[in-house]
Amino acid sequence: CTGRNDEVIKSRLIHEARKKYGNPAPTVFSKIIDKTIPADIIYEDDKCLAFRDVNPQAPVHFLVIPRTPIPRISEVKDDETQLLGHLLVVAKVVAKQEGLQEGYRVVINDGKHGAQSVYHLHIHILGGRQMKWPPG
Ligand code: D5M
Repeated sequence: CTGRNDEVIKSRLIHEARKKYGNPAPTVFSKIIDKTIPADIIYEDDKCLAFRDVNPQAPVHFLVIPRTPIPRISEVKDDETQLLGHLLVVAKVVAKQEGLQEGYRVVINDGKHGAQSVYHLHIHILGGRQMKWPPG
């Protein structure tokens, strides 16, 4: 019975989180979260997921996404400090797990000028080669 209650609470929290962002249209990342499409998931907890980018731009390229469907960093609510901090700590933990001891690049693309293509907030972590600056 506890399991069933947990599910009810979880779906209520997801509903509230979606409402907070104006019930955004589901994206391909929603399907990865609810496991209706496959992804190479390398980390997951109750707040976020990390999985390999399908179109890698470096030998190691993974994304960290919140379960909450926040469309983009410029729309994040001011009370999400803890969640945003958590995503960065997870990025660091998984980067270490992936052997990126020589360093890596952390990127968030926002909107048109930021070349964002999937409107579910995600942090790119790229490593395993020398990066250049400035980015294109
Ligand atoms: O980057 C969106 C990124 O998401 C881009 O690098 C491809 C990646 N992507 C898109 N679909 C998938 C699936 N299904 N699995 C894994 N990775 C995916 P942006 O910052 O929005 O330009």
